[in-house]
Formats: sequence, structure tokens, C-alpha cells
Amino acid sequence: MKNRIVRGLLLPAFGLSLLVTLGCGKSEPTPAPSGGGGGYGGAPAPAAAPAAKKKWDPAAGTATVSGVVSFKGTPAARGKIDMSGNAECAECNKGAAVLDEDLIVTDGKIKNAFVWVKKGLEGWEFEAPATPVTVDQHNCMYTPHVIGIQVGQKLLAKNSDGFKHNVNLVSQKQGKPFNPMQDGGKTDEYVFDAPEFCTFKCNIHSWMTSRINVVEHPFFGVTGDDGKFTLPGLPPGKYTVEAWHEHFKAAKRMEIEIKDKETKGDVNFEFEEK
Ligand SMILES: [Cu+2]
Repeated sequence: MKNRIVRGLLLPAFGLSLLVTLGCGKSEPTPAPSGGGGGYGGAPAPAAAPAAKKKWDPAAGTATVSGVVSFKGTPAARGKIDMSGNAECAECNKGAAVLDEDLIVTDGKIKNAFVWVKKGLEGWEFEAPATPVTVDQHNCMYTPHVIGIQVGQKLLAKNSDGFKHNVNLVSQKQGKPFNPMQDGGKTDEYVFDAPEFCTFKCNIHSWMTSRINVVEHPFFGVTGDDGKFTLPGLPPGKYTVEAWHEHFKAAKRMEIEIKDKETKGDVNFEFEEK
């Protein structure tokens, strides 16, 4: 009996709160949508309004840009990383020589170049993908060595070694820098809140570094051994495409224009030692 009374009281209250919620929800679309952007035949935006960003619509991404990042000349031989001063790292690599990853060139093609759209996508607002990016500390090296990630996307920093590493983010712009010691077998999560090219360092093992390039959109790629990159799903437009590599002081840039449904396969970059 008591229960019934309580229920009788609760139900109307719940119904009321539902109505209120619906009322609030309905009123939300009334103010100008943040997407906007015009082009629908409506009234032009007031002149004083800041340039509104359009919510990214994957259907707009009909074009593809691709190319190769090459090295001109003969690259220096890769150096060997000396892990002999650290018993744990020497042991997990079983004495095998580990080569440094500063510059990896195979048949004239550069690995680990970060190619991205530096300019031209400012009018779009992108959501971070739900899929996280993983960096692993394994055998006292970072895998992968160069990582691209979107602002707001989750990074899983994994330590698959059986001992401690120090996950030191070297950054100027991130709101939540971090520098923890991480036990073996653990995975920590981080989110980056500003576009910036950052560095990961392990202060225990001085040779351990990786690059984390944080950008606002998904149009970036890291070259493999063949030096190739592909940026699919770009909206038609004019862009500055940049190839960045940690070994070279200056990045290479190219101005391009792509049309609807165009595939542009000759966005090639070449680096050389100065
Ligand atoms: Cu380490």
C-alpha cells in the first residue's frame, strides 16, 4: 500500500520533469546553429559575427591527396643505440643492436615524415574520433616513433616492458602536461587540448623519444618505409600541405588546389641535408 502511494506521487513528478526537459530541448535549436555557414539562401550573417565554423560533414570529403617523401643524396648510416648502461633494456633486446630512428631512409624514401594539411581547413569544426591512438613503450623504444593525433582524441600510453618508464611530455601549449613514472604493464590515458607538435621522452632511458603531433583535423599521415602518404576524404579547396620530419630543421610545404572528386597523386616532397 505504501509503495503504491509513493509510486502515485513519483509518477506525476517524473512526467513533469520529462515535460520540462522536452521543453528545454525544443528551445535549443532556436538560437542560430553554430554550424550555419550560409549558402542555404537564408539571411546573411551579421557582419560583426565571428567567422562561424561549419560542423564537419564527411560527405563533403570527396577528394584525395597522396604523394611520396624522398631523400636526395645518400643518407648517413643509422647510429646504434647504446643500451649497455641499462641492464633491463640490454636484456630485453638480448644484445641485438638497436638502430636509432632519427632518420630512416630506404631506397631514397623517408619513413616517419608527418604530412598534414597545415592550412585551408579553418572553416570546419572537427570532432575527435572515438578510437584512441596507442603508443607503446616496448624493448625500451617507442612504437610508433611518430604519432599523429587529433585534439580531444584519447592517447593510450602503454608500457609493455616489465619495468618502469617515465612518460614525460615536452610541450608548451597543453593545458595538462604530464610527467609520471609508469610501472611495467600499465596503460595510462591522456587527451591533448591544443594543436602542437610535442615530444615524448623517457628520462630513465635517454635515447627514448617519440613525436606526438596534435592537430585539429584528421587530415594527416605518417609515412612508412616506402615514404608514401595518403590523405583521403578532403573537401575540395585550396590547401597548404606540409611534410615535417624531426631530422630536418625546416618543413617542406606545397600549395595545392583540389576539385570535387579529384585524386591528386603527385604531392611529393624531397628533403636533403644542408
Ligand atoms: Cu624508458
